[in-house]
Amino acid sequence: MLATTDLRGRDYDPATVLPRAEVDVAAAVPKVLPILERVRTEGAAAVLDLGEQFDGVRPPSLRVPAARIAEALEALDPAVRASLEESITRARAVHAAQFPPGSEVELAEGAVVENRWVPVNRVGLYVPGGRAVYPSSVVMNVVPAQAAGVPSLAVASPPQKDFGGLPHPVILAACALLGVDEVYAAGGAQAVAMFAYGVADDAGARVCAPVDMVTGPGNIFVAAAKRALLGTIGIDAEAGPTEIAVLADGTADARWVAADLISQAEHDPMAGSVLITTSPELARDVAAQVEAQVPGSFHEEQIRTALSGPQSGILLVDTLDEALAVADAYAAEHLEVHTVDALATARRVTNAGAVFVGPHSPVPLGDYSSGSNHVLPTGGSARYSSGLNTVSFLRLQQLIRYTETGLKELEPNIASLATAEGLPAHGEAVSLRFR
Ligand code: HSO
Ligand code: ZN
Repeated sequence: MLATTDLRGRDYDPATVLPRAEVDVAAAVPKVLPILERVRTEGAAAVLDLGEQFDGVRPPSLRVPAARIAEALEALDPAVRASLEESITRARAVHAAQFPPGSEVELAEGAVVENRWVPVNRVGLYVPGGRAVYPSSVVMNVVPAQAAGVPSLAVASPPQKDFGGLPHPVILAACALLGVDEVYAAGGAQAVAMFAYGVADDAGARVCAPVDMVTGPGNIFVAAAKRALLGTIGIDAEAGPTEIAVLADGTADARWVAADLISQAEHDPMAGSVLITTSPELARDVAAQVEAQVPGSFHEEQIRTALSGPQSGILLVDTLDEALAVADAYAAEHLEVHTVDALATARRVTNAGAVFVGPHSPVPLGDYSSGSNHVLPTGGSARYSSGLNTVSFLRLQQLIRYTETGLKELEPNIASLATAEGLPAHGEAVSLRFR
């Protein structure tokens, strides 16, 4: 199912050899606008009505009561609990280390500029609840926000028919483990609107206060709502179908590489799984391993669709340099490197959301437990953006601290630039202080 393209000895453009699945978020924006408007004008009642309409169940209350969150933690499978705790501990260590130091630069006497990192005040984290129920994504969104020191943090996740209109219990339990007690049974575009505008009940009592920023993956309607509300709120990057690229030479283990390619195809029929290799033997063996491993797998149909799609395949190239050029042009969300000196190769990669180095750092390790973040740039956006991290929830604020002496020294400079720009009031605001 994984087709091989032999590029050896051929002239090709590294930027176009790997097609991508396309998702038309713009087309979904007009569909969500009436939902956003309803939530803005009708508040909590609209969010509950829309939950009933789209999720097939009316939540007993929009805000999940603390007792329900505590119960979910009590009912959590102890092995899952221990695993989540380990993921949280490792992620906290990595994300704490991302907090950048502030700085103070003294440019002259009485002339100081301070760079200071300030957390966003209030954040809403969206956690999907449809086809994908990912408690690991709760960890990946909450941990960096907490590491940044965000003082107020709320989670929204769709009401589930099977759980009496509450969000999925493992999602609630993950919130409990992370110390998040503000959780809403809301999904889709209405959840994003609830966060952006804040909502009150019919008596006018506030149910959810507006947030400054919304992060978290979701379906196309969630993405469209985030796009439409950008400006009212800040957002993280739009998450497209997941992608894995493996850059490998003849030393790679075909069985392991195939398993890693299959693992991400399990997410989505539009997922992209790509092998870029210099070894014809590995190309042949990985294709054979895929045929051997996929039959009977839990998500077989989905995996087959993803691996057979134009967004997946094996590319055979002549040299490691070429393989690197293709990988850089593709800018995968996840890039695994299986080569002789994997670390040296990995350090040459510039475009990738995250780089998984060597045979014992597979993508599922990063999805769950490594301590790194799994919310990563898809669709080639790794060319210009990072995965979710502590800085995503921080703002760099500058404190300009000049004294009379410091300002006086620059008076002529400001005056000449103000004149050059035809803005004399700018110059005057400085000069009058010294008259
Ligand atoms: N690979 C997904 C994240 C995930 N995997 C969640 C399992 N659960 C996108 O990076
Ligand atoms: Zn995954």
